[in-house]
Amino acid sequence: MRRWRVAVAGAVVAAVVGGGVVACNGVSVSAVDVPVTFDAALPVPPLAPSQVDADGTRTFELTAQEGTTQFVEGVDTPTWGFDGDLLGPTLRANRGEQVAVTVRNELPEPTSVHWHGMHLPAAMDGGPHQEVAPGATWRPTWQVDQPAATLWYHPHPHGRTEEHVYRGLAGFFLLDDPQARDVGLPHTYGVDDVPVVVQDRNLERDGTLDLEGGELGVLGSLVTANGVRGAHLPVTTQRVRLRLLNGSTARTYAFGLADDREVLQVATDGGLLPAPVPTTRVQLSPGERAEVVVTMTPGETVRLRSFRPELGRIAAGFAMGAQDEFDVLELRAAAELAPSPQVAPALTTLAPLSADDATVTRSFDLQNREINGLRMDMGRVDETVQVGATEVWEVRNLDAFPHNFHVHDVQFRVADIDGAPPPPALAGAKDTIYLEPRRTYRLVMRFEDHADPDVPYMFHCHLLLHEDEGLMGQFVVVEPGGAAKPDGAAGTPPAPRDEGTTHHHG
Ligand SMILES: [Cu+2]
Repeated sequence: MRRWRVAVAGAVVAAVVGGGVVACNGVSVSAVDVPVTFDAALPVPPLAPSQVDADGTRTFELTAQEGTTQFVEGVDTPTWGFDGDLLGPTLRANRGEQVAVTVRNELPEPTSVHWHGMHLPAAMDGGPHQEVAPGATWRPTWQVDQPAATLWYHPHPHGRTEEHVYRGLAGFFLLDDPQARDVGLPHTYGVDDVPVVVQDRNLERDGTLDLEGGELGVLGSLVTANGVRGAHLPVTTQRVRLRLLNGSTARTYAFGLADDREVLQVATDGGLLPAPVPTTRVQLSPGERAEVVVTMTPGETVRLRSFRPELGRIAAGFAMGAQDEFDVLELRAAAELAPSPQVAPALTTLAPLSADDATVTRSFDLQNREINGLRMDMGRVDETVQVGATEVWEVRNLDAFPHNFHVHDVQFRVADIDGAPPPPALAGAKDTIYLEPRRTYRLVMRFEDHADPDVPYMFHCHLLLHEDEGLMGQFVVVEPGGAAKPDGAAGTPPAPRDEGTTHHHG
């Protein structure tokens, strides 16, 4: 059973993390409650090797496996990772490329790998219908058909997503567009273009992961960047691009620099914004990404901090996670910095996508562990979408605590929030959005292709405890006049299979 742990043992424990206090749900933090020095260099996930075979398919390999991580020096914590002890390598591919990933499961239980933010056939999506049994292999393949973006991959097994991500299974999947014009963004991987996944965990006194959280899931005292608590990034150029991913299961971060200087937000979940947005805060709920460009002066040090997020009208009991302020990463500029180009005033032209073009409007009310009064059922298709349709999805959080909303397959645009245009940072391509309670988010999306009546895509809250508890539904994309095949989504966990021989869509 999950419960608030505040009252457990009559003690609320706060851990000092990097000069700020991470409140929270009263855990055994002895191992964590040591000063954070930011002396460890930020590890940059290695780029995953790939092989391009005769037909041009770029194939990666990923193995989900058990490992051990020392989040705290001298304390072994059992964790899971891809090709290692924790997290995974960065997959990278070009727009237009045919890619494939050979996924091996060396864990003691079924998992899956979902390509979060990727436009691809439902059978390749890596949701609960594509679980991979222990010892088995799954090889999805698809053509990359979307703008350059910072995407990520993580498990999505039925009812077990939270724990698998929390144990450490996550990695970046970067997409590039060789046709895109140069807009002055730093792009040397690991040097001035750095992926940063931020996560929080709690440790038990024996060093094992504390898997028990509250109503939202785990709000942890141990905050890591790329798996390391208190890391620093050596900066050697005038400008550095951070690709920020909230890889937490429940916590929302409001990132900024400790001295409140402006950064340029240049991208959101699905790729570049039309123009850079100067800002002092970048708020990300679980699963969301943002790219920011930070300008540094020689020799200086500044910390990336998470400030108190603006979560909207949430009930007082849930404000705990909102009161945190803590440092995540230190940026240390060298005495001399190599020059960086200016970021262009215009970055990209978004494909036209207007609510005025929508032919279908659907409503999704999240409340009481249900969407529209229903919990997830792998045997039930909730929505049937005609391929080629532009739709408006009206999403509301009717609870008094945080939810967000993630749609598979598509990148949507925020048409309006309570009738008002979205702020500039939400004006780009999105696949996940935070839902303030009792506001109406109108999302416009277009379902271009990949009709398949047999295999559903998911939509769900990306606070992963909620997803696992059933705050999720299924939609299929069908040819005009088509219908979901009732047994197509009948939820018999599919046998692991090799998708390499299936027809290439698109
Ligand atoms: Cu939720």
